[in-house]
Amino acid sequence: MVATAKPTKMNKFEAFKSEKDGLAVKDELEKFAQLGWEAMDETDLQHRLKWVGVFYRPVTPGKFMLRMRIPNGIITSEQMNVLAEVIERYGEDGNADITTRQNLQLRGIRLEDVPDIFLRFQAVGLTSVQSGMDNVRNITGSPMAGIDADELIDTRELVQQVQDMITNQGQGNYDFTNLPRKFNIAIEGGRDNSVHAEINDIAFVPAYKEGQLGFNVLVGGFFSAKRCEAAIPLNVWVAPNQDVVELCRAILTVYRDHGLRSNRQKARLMWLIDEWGIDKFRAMVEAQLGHTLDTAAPEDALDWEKRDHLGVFSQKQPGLNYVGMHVPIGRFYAQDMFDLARIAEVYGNGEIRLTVEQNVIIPNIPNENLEAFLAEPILEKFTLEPKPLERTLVSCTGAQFCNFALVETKNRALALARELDAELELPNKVRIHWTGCPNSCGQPQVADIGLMGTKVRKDGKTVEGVDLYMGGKVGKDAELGTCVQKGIACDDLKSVLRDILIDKFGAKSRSF
Ligand code: SRM
Ligand code: SF4
Repeated sequence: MVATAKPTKMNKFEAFKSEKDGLAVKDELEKFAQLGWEAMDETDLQHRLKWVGVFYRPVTPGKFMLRMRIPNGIITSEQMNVLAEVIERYGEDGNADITTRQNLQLRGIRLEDVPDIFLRFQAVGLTSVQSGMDNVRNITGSPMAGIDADELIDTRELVQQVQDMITNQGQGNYDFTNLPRKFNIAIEGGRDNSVHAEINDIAFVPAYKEGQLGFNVLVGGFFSAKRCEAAIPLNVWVAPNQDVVELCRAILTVYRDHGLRSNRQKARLMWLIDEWGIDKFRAMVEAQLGHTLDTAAPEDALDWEKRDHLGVFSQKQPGLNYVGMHVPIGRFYAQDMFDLARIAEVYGNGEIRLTVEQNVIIPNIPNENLEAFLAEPILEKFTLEPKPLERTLVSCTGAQFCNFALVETKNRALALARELDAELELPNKVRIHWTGCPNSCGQPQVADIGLMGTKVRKDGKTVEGVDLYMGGKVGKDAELGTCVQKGIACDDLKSVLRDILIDKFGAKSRSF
């Protein structure tokens, strides 16, 4: 392929994208499979494969991660079985994590198997396309969509339509494969801001305008190592129909064509909004759309605190229930996924839902099936009533698989939560989020207590530690937490957390 002339200020990512679009690797997977990953071009291996969701992991060379797209976090038992079969063949290397974007990532994948895996995905309507690098990530929506009696807008179809527009029905869409940076979209339909709307580049939040339900639109929310910002109002209201899809298309086009590309640390959408101001940004979006937009309704309709959906709940459909199950630190093994697919089919309608808290929901269980459902052995592992700290725990991948990580997260987070749950009694939920480095994939800024991996000096040695965040508020009136203490060695963390839980969250020691 002919290299285009490179402007002097082009960073290395822009340079390789202009040489060959990342999506081009989609047509080379057979070749890579035969060649073997060791012989591949470095940029194809480490970067471009992410355009089809395949992530080379320097921590586990040869064992790749595969990031799916699960729009609105909804997956069928048939699809879940296919994903379970994919990881089953990798024995101990095979597992899957529920992500903080209501999505699944598979591990242990061998490159030579990817062409076959993709054929199997296609057969059941799954795709992993455009799920990494400078693409739009999994689109989140309320995990209760269509089953919550109190919901305002059912987001399922809209989320699917936006994904189809961006990915060309999952086949890949060159229109949106060279954005200046990653991009997040969330469409909330419930009253409790279940998706953390405020931390997305575009968020649709239910709002009434002259009695009609639609969405207010927020833009520019993001976390990065350098800067974290909550999304700000675009001062626009849209009806819950094709207008949502077209607005996403217009914003993405404006961002693609005008977003800042020279410095990768300043390339997320908010940096462009800063440069232009929100009025010019809106005017550019309207010019792209070819018409003006409605101004926003004064107040959005979010009026509930956030729910975690763990337990048994009646649906809006009489006689049907959904059951929210806790998945410790979001980790599945193949057998878990087969079991979930089976119980979803036997007792429900085969549907399985994922949450941004890294848990799972089985909906559409008739009253008469509930008793037998609740007696299934998998509910001993994925319980409905976990201990309080374990219940709300969220963690990013961390050092086990992620080369950016400064600390091990998931296993440490779980062990610590279990120890503290055994020692303390808590009057209320305390949401603890772990993230292994300042990239903030585990969203420490939305937590009551956020822990961000760092390195600290202790007794003359460099050891794993965390910076402590507090004050994150979710649901209506969401606010981002901030760093309140830096550099706590992980060895000292238990006593620090114990004190905070007692002093600030009313915990009582069980030994008293
Ligand atoms: Fe993330 C990069 C994992 C949600 C901000 N994130 C990465 C990479 C791909 C780095 C890498 O190549 O190793 C991590 C893959 C590790 C692995 O092997 O799993 C990674 N991010 C994750 C996941 C799996 C964390 C989890 O355990 O749930 C989440 C996958 C979501 C998905 O399904 O697509 C994940 N990442 C997030 C979020 C949270 C969110 O979207 O609500 C954020 C903060 C919000 C945001 O993006 O504005 C986030 N990830 C980042 C960043 C910083 C972005 C920036 O603008 O600087 C990076 C680094 C980058 O892109 O350069 C990053
Ligand atoms: Fe990896 Fe850091 Fe993201 Fe955790 S926060 S998954 S350590 S990039």
